[in-house]
Amino acid sequence: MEKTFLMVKPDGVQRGLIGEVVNRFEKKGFKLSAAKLMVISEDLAKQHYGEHAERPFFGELVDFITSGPVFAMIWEGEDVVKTARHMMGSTKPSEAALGTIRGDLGLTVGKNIIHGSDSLESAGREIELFFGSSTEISYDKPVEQWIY
Ligand code: DAT
Ligand code: MG
Repeated sequence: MEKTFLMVKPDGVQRGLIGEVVNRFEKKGFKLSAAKLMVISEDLAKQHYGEHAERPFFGELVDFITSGPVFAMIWEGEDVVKTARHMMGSTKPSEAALGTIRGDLGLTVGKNIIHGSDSLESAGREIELFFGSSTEISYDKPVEQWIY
């Protein structure tokens, strides 16, 4: 089954939105296969956001993502990469549709609550970066017969 990497950013953790975010993906029918509360090192932040290294906001982005605990997760399910991006909403909360996480819960592009892999390739890379091969859990969820 397809997997993606999702992360509640430091603003979401501080605002008590871990449960709200997890709840949305659980209710949608996706399966959680790993999760951890962690503080991102500067090195990991720079690797994770490497594609943005030349952007003017890169320093601010690295400072923000390392400023407090994040809640890192692996979720699985059919088309989870694309569907999770839809559920997150556009990067800028002012452009994110109501009903999406950023559209409902955020106000600024910097503090937009959640990260989600933008492609299958990024998902593989980010899962490896944050979880390596160790902590993922495989288990049956019989309710999936009513989802798939
Ligand atoms: P996304 O998080 O939707 O994948 P992205 O990969 O383009 O968006 O950018 C990563 C993060 O960087 C984004 O969640 C918030 C921050 N960011 C993006 N564009 C920005 C900008 N113009 N000013 C400040 N921060 C920005
Ligand atoms: Mg991105």
